[in-house]
Amino acid sequence: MTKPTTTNTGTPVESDNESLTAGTQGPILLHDHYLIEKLAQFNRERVPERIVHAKGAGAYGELVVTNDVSRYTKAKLFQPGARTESLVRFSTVAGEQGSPDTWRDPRGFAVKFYTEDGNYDLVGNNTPVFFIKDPIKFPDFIRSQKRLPGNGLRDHNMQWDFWTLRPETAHQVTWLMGDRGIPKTYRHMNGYGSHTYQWINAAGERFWVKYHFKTDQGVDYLTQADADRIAGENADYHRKDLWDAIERGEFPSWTVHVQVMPVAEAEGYRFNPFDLTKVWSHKDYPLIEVGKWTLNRNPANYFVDIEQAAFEPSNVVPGIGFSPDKMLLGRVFAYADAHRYRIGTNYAQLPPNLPRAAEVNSYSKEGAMRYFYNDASVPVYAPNSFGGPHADPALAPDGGLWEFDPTMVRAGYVEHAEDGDFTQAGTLVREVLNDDQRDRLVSNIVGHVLGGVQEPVLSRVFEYWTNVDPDLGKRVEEGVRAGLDGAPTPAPSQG
Ligand code: HDE
Repeated sequence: MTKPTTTNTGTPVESDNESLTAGTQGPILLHDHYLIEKLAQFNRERVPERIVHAKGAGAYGELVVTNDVSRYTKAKLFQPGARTESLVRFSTVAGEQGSPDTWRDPRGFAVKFYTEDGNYDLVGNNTPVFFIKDPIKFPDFIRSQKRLPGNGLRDHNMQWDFWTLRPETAHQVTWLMGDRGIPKTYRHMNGYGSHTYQWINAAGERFWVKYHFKTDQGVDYLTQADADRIAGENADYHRKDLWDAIERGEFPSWTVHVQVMPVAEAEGYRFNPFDLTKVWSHKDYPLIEVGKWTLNRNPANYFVDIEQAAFEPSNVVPGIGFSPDKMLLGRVFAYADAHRYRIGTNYAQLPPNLPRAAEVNSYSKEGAMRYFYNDASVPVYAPNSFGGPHADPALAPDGGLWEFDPTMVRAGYVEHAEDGDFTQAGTLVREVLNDDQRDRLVSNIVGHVLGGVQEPVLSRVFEYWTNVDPDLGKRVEEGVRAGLDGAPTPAPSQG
């Protein structure tokens, strides 16, 4: 038997169909409480969308550790045989909630692990590097990828203006314009922690690490033409693919690896290991397998589990710490701040964010939408003489320790032997991509630039790609000039 509809406070309602009016033609009556509740609740259904990474999809799963990396970290989730429940949210970056999944863009790869020592969040992307290396540039960068203030349109001129004025973007833009800029599905892309993190073992020894989640489905991509077509046919293509695969019981998985650098090697390494626009060569630091991460459960409710999911790089556990990467340190502040604004003060009490394997013994109290609270016998202050929780440094993560010069400065990273804005982008183009991939890179760049880039930005675009690789620069310039002269060129892309 169907249950009776009730108000939010449980009283059965008179009708799902008719509002209360004075006669059949009379005004609607304000004391129709259920009508008012229904309309008012509806008006409040949305929380603000994420300022970046607004469109996404997610699922639950688990990490199973298959190797022994205990000599590098004491983190419980990475001990041999450990199984840890996990949540992921994949996303595009610049598009809004309703934007097509197949726009050219990096993809977010935000993972939460529900560990016994509290939640551990690894909030990464599907690329191992990023556009910029200092958090002070982030709002400028994002605005240049979003919309013009006047007409509300996206603008390729603005995007290339920023990129060419900040050449540290070259490595990430090369990734973006290549095949990895539009993954075939969320299942067919790798995930990267991107930053350098610290691992600490039981003996207190410290290592620098980078995380790599290698897709077991194989890396695959969409051409610009296919992506443009799919954007019109099904804007939710990637969200649907992930959902359908899990419903079919085809659980996508990734093999988790790390690169490990002994702390003593950082200073002499040929690239500054804390610069987020650089990778570490796999020849120098080979991948070490950690475990298998599998997605096996769709969310019960998209809004509750995925829209309200709050990932925060500040969530680390014992055995894991931060590093001198300024981007990472900026993010340690930014995310919790974003959640307090977007979802509310008590966001950590919501189902996707609530620890599942650890107990919460916090002195935080009250605030909008408080749900869990301490027993009245627990004091509201510390220290106290009445058995309230007390901080224990032996149990807490130390956040990572490293040496630094305490003089206050505003300065770039110390340049190591092979650093430079264009070095690794050039290596990617010449040594990693094959001929077909390079052809598509040229065609994607040309199509994108023809989507509205004008002088003086245009000349800087040619210079930028020539700095990455002279042959690539020449091909981009030829392609763009031919397009401007009306010769056939690839269709401009949306991204
Ligand atoms: Fe983010 N980023 N970001 N980001 N980011 C957000 O957090 C920010 C950066 C990434 O599925 C926001 O809850 C700053 C790098 C992902 O919920 C915000 C800086 C990487 C997600 C924010 C960066 C990322 C976000 C937007 C420069 C990859 C989606 C709303 C220091 C390594 C997480 C929110 C999800 C989301 C800030 C740079 C990945 C505003 C200030 C680098 C996957 O807080």
